Amino acid sequence: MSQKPVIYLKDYQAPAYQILTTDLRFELNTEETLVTSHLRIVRAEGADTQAPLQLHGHESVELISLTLDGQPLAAQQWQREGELLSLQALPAEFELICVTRIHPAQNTALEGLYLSDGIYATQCEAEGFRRITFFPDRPDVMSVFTTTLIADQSQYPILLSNGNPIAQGELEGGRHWVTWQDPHPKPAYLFALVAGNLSKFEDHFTTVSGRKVLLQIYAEAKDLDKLAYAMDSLKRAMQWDEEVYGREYDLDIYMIVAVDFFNMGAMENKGLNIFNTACVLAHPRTTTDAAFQRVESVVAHEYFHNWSGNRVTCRDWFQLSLKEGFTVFRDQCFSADMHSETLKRVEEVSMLRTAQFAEDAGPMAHPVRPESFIEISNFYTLTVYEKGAEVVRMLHTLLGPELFRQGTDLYFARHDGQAVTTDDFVQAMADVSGRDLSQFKRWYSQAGTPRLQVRDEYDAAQQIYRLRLKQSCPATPEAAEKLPFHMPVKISLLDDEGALIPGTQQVLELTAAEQVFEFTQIQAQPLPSLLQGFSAPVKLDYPYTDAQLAFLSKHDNDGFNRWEAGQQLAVRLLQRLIADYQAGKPFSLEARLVEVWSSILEDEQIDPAMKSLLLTLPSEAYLSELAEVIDPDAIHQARRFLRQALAQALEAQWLNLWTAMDSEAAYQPTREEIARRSLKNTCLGYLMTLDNAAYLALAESQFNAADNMTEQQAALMAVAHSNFSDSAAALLDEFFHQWQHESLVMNQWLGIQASDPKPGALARVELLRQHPIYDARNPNKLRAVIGTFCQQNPVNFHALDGQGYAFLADRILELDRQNPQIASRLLTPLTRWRKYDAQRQQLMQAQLQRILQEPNLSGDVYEVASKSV
Ligand code: 0A1
Ligand code: ZN
Repeated sequence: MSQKPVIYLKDYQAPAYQILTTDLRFELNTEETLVTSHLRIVRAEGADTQAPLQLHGHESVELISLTLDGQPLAAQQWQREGELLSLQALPAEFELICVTRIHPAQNTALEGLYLSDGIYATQCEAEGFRRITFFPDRPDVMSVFTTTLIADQSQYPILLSNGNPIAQGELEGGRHWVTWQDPHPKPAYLFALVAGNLSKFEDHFTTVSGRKVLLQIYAEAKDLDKLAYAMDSLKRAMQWDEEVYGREYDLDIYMIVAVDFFNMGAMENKGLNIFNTACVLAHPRTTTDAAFQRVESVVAHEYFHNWSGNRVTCRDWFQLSLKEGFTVFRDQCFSADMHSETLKRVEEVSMLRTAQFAEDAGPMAHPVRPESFIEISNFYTLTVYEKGAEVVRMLHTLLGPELFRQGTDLYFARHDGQAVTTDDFVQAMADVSGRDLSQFKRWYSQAGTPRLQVRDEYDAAQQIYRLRLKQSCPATPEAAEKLPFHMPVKISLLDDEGALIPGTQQVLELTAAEQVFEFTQIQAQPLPSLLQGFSAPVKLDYPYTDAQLAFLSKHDNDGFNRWEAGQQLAVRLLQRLIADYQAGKPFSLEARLVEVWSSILEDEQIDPAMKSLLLTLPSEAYLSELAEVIDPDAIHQARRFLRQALAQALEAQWLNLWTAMDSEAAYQPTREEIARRSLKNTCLGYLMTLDNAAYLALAESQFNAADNMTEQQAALMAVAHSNFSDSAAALLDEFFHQWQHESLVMNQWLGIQASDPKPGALARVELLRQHPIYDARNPNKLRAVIGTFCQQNPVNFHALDGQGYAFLADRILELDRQNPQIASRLLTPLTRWRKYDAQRQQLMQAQLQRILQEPNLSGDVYEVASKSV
């Protein structure tokens, strides 16, 4: 059982006190850190004069003293219970000084103040500040922070916090100090400090109004050559936010620090972002193109938070998507502008449809604005982030770009400096457009992925075409019955040549459970292209024939839907193969897909990046999400067969295209070159399924010739996952020796091995855990080995002996004491037991029960496990 209570949105109460200023002093010593906080506090207007002041403090924080207006606090005036410290009988305005002792070196949870490889760093979102000192640790309490850091000068030459440095000096005994002040009031979750021996990369950005901002990125000296791309991304993001949203940066300095130990991707602390090294370091030799793009988007995401999150923040944690959904939408649009809109959309939708849809169909399903939680860390989810971004995108689609921009301008102007709700965001959109968005708000309050059924009829005599749209939404834990959503459905009608019938591209607004839309003067039966650009996060059902899908894959006027048509065709074929496997029938290849794939391979009009995507089969994860009952073996074998069969049927074309995409030119991170490498790697992947020594040689030559990680890693993966076991071992070894001193590259090396679908993966994973480069305290290493094995190696993880499940439960129980956030995240695969056969269900449930029997389970793991059994 967990000690932590359930928190409900409906119980929200405004704080009774506000903290005007927060002065913090940190004495960083090897064994412990002393924190002195000096708060100027006022009772909120209208609050009860008897109201207690509630401060939060984690059990690991030792309270040394409390002083109110210069007097030690009397024993009867305060009470500490659980995480709450309540102060009674308070004046309307007072000063509180609080001294605490904490132990960063023992902090393995990586929340609050901790040491990452000798560097002090903080992570305060969502509720980490209470692990530093006693404070109203809630986002609607905003204060002006001044922070003084004191530490040994030689070990910690760099001392950073939010805002601007205002004073510094030296002390006896080789110590020094720096004081920082952040003029913008902020909630405690945006507080940050860093102390360490770091190197920096500097640049400047001049804002639209002509202010010169100093930009600094800090990392360990050995990584100094990997910071240029993040810096360039930051400058592009700053400019984009001025141009697209009219948002200018508001301090004289913007800092990013890279740390190796970090629970998530990065954190938007005011003026002092802290990043997982994986999301900031980039160099062609060590970083793949995909990772470069991730760096760009995460740097932009954290920068965009300066307005959508920091200047305007969340009233409470139920409103998390207010900042996250909106900021993800902003970073998605930024990346689309930097690269290709269609490619970006395909990536976003693929992720949403595999992982978010699965979450929305599982026991942890929750609305974009949840109603309750035990541990807020469990709600940094794909639903809050990615579905939240889809909700903002729908507002953009419904209002159009101009009104949407007016809406965000109004939102920022109206709420600057405030802590607000998703209702406030939608209200700004309603006010600028004059539209009633009350029904639209159901996207925030109802969980589950809606189904959209479309049927049509054509009346040749009247030349009328009708589309009948019907929506429904399955039950989820918070509600069995769902009310209809306000859904933008973007469509076009195509004639039999594939041309757009003039005037038919439009956004249909579905608001009822069922609605008919009529199109007049349609001269012949059209073919509808539905849900263009994936205009709403739903599951579409329309009875296309295979031939129609093949046609749309060539002619659809929407790039996303062209890709989608090819995918749906492949999905159908794969589903037939899965059924064949289950029925014990031999596999056979249908001609239709070969024709479609062949014409894509030959089509010189398609840009290489799109071609690579079009030729990639739906993932095992997506096929699993679509399955009624997931059969990991059947899915794996069917997909493997189809890949191999397509490789064989089109062997010469794959090889020709690989050759055409091969180039002697030196690495460049340009859009064209990224596309070329992507297509080249796709071709190599197909060829390597053929178990042909000639292609092994080709892969090895690609590995050896590569001057960049994108091509080297793809070659390694193709060989490592092939049946050439000696070559696989040799190449993995060579790669290890080449890159053993690059921690992020080693994560890839671990991940490639953990995801190898060949039998015996669990034993290999056990060996990886013993490897000297493995570190069970580092979240990136845990994700690379345990996360990858359990989520990207389904045939092995779901082996019927149940050992994969037992392995995961062992790791969760171990990790829960060390880092509950990571333990809870890794648990996800076990929570999906309902989607499997009876035998696997039983095995998975048994492991969940075993976890729940642990006496001192964290709230994090308890919440997920107990909601899942
Ligand atoms: N706000 C960050 C994500 C984040 C959340 C929690 C963290 O620690 C528990 C760390 C980062 C973002 O959206 O980037
Ligand atoms: Zn964010």
